[in-house]
Amino acid sequence: MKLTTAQFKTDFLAEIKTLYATDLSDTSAFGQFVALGHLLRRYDGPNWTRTSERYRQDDVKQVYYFSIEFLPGRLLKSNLLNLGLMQPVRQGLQELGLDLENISAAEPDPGLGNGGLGRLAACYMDSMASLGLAGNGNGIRYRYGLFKQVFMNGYQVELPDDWLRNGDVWEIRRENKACLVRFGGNVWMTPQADGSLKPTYEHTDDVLAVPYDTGMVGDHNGVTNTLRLWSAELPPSADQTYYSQAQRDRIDEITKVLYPDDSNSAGQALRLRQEYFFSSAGVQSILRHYSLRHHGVRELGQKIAIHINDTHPTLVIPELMRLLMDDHHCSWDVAWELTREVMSYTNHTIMQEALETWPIDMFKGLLPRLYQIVVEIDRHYRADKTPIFGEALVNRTAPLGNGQVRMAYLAVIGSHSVNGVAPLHTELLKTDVLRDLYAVYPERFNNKTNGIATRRWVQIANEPLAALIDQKLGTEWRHEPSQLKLLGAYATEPAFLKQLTAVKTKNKQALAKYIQSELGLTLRTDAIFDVQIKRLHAYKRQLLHVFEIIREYLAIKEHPAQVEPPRVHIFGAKAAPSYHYAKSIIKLINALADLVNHDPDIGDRLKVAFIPNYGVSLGELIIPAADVSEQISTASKEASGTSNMKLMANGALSLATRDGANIDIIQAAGEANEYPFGLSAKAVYGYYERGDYHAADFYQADPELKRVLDTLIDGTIPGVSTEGREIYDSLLRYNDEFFVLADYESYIQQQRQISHDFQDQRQWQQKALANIAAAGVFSADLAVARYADDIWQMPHTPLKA
Ligand code: GPQ
Repeated sequence: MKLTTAQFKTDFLAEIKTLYATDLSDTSAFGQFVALGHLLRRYDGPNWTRTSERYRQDDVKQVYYFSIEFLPGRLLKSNLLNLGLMQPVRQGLQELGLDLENISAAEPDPGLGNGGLGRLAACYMDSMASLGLAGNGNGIRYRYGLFKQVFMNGYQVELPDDWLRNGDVWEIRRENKACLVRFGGNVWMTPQADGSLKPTYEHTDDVLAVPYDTGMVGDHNGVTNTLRLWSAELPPSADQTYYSQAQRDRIDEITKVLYPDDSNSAGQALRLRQEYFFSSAGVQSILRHYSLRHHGVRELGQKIAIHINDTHPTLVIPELMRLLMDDHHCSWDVAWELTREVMSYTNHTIMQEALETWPIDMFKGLLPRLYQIVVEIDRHYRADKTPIFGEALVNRTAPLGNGQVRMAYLAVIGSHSVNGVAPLHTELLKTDVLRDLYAVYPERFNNKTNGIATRRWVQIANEPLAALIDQKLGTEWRHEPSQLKLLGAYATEPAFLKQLTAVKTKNKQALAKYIQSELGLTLRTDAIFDVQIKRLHAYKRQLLHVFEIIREYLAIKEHPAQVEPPRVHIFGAKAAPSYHYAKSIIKLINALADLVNHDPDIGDRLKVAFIPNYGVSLGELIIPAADVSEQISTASKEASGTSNMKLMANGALSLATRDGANIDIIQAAGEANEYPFGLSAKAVYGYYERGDYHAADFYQADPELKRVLDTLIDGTIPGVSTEGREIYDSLLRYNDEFFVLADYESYIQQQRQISHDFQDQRQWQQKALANIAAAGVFSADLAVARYADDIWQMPHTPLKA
């Protein structure tokens, strides 16, 4: 939209007056943020209304992306960027004596997700709007997001994330669109005159699902889509039904807090209630919207697509069946055909412990009608497939088995598409995790490699880099990230490479400033910034990174004369509160940081910064400052990874195992521009098959490794006697489940190579440039376009404003 600086200033001052009945000098940064938020909502309002009207009038197919997590990050700057208002607003604020950065920092960062899965959902929302695709998000409005992490004495302590305390400027509460979700009680089916069955419910616990909508603004295209998050409330009790405090609490708790566990199935009744709550509310609202405009349900498959982001929303399958049969009078067969046509499922992990299952007794008690439907799905599956695939395979893959409802199997059976998130991951789904179901439904399996929103991760997070790219390429790359490849032409232009270094240094200074103020740690910005940011998990192997730090520490102590470039090791990682081992590693990293950072022999040659409370906003600060991107999971375990793509796009070189999308990154940027190392997935599976991995052999064979490991238990690192022993034992007594010791040598070798290569800044920046230029391949716009083409069958010509 067009907006002059003068007009903006007038509007903004008026908004301040209306909201606060005072003038600018009397407002806080947060107050200014709220006013700006309101103003942007007003500017964008017509787009949002027009988009919905347009979709309705044109009767276009709509996709509903169901995800139990969304991590949108702060929306102020991304809305300004996408609306094309960054310049006049920044300028106008400046003329008023204000600073956009200051105001933006006052926006709470909604932590409605744990990590990669939730952030992916948010990147895809941004891309759907930017492609002009009729895409809707559907999730949970958690009252408390993922815990706020602080360190006390080096230990992780979890504090509540009260992100809604001062309200949310972006959301619209739509009470008139609320619906009832039923739990528990009894249900029985009564035959009707037309032969159908009608359910009667008694003693159910009813919960009111109230939607809160947030506009998802497209990139300069006049499109604003909707992210709908549901909140659980008391149902309107016309009959003055009395709710006890306990009943109120039970309703309240459904959307009170996000489960803080990443890649681990909780198995708790509350989680199952959360899952059904937003699945049911979402499907009800889709069908209500759909029925308003269509007579029959027969063309449902042409008009809507429902995407199941990991197994958490799988109950949309039996829920849609229920509504089609019980409310829309479909037969089983018709309902089943429509359901499969509509549904598609993305798997995000091969880790067994993350594959959700629910004890049948719990499921049946909580969701009696849905249970009947799952039993029926199970019965049909068995009847259809046993003659072809035999009883053994069918028993292994049916939705019900071992006393459990198996969500991933239900998701595959009830969808027309199942995708993994990187080529290796999809391959492992076919050959390992979902092998039997692949045999039954080979045509359903496909790959959709993850992508990232370069708008947020480059244009917003790294303005200096974006400006430099503009100088070379113009601004087209901002809307077509594939254009980034044109940067390759400047690899031999020394002046440009120097500018790249200058950009990196500037970003390192900004991060160093933050670390100085938060951790009291002074950093040299000519040091290698070696970054690992992701959830703390054994398979992600922060431990391997720790061993490199210990090795460097010992090397400097023992050979003070040997000079390598200074290093700063930067971590950001939350551990699930119940994940004991991961918390021990946090304590170890903090203890090591304490030791290293305060040792006068070490000085500024080596520093360790564990930045607490990692999340989207900290990512925006850390990623642009990184030289090295640590992507060091055990090969086969990381489904894709997405921080690998964000770091690459910001010119960090990957120190990476051949796992997940690292493989594709290494291929896209070229082997010579990354630092690959370690066992291949095939080698890892080889160890599993032969059962001949002996971690202790590596320990015995390599004196340096032995020396490093011994520091865990010999008092070198003060304050970790219990944690050090626990970790030491996990590697040597319990044989190192994630092959840390097997990969130690090749990892260290690449770290040495990095230290060597970094000293030639010209060559280093050439490699950084190769990474930036290749990053366009991993644009979320492209990923979403592939979903639209192959899975959702939706047109996505951008709508022009
Ligand atoms: N992922 Cl199953 C999560 O962040 N949370 C989860 O519960 C599961 C997966 C991640 C996965 O570990 C990464 O490799 C992916 O890049 C990411 O999902 C998005 O696909």
